[in-house]
Amino acid sequence: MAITVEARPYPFTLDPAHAALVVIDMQRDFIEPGGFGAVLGNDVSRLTAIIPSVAALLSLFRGQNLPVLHTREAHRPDLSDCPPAKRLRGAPGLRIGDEGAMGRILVAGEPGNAIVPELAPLTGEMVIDKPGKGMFWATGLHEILSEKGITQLVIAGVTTEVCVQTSMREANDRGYECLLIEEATESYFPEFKASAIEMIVAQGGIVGWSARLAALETAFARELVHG
Ligand code: C5J
Repeated sequence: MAITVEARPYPFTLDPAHAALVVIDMQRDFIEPGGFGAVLGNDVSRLTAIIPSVAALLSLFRGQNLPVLHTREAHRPDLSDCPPAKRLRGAPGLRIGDEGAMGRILVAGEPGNAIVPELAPLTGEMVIDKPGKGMFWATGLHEILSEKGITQLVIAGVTTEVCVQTSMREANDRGYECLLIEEATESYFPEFKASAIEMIVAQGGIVGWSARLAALETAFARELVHG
């Protein structure tokens, strides 16, 4: 049974039979003090602060046995999936593949590439390593979701204006309906988060919808738990 979630630019009709939660790039190197994000000069406490909201979302979906998908921005150790144009973009000495405080930066299997322990994937949850900012590029994700009949994505993660927005735009172009949960996404730059959300919901939801966590919790409590 579909449930109605108060959202912007207008209510979102969520069909749990065809929906999944997507948690984007909540990996230690972006979130934890001493990681890649921090070394770049960012205030990671903004990102650390959303962990409880993302955990609440995970509980909501897990509690209803709804599908959960995690992504990581991760490259192969030989960097064969990292175009030079991406690798050369960073500051010298802090590039993808270089040794950072938590192992090689954005390389699969390194400690910093792991999802923060508070949000660790459970057995059976999908984990997608993506070499790009968007979650569909070079991942086969569209085929995986299509096979499962998933057409709606509830979105959380970081950073709002980079991997989250890129992934939502990719999803939108492939026909998915996306609902971004505002307290469960963050940016190192508050004004970028605010602008990204405005861009997403502008023009009648040109990229998707956004909602408060409480609105989703209320909708679940009203129509699923007792439904
Ligand atoms: C960035 C991301 N910001 N997950 N990655 O490089 O948004």
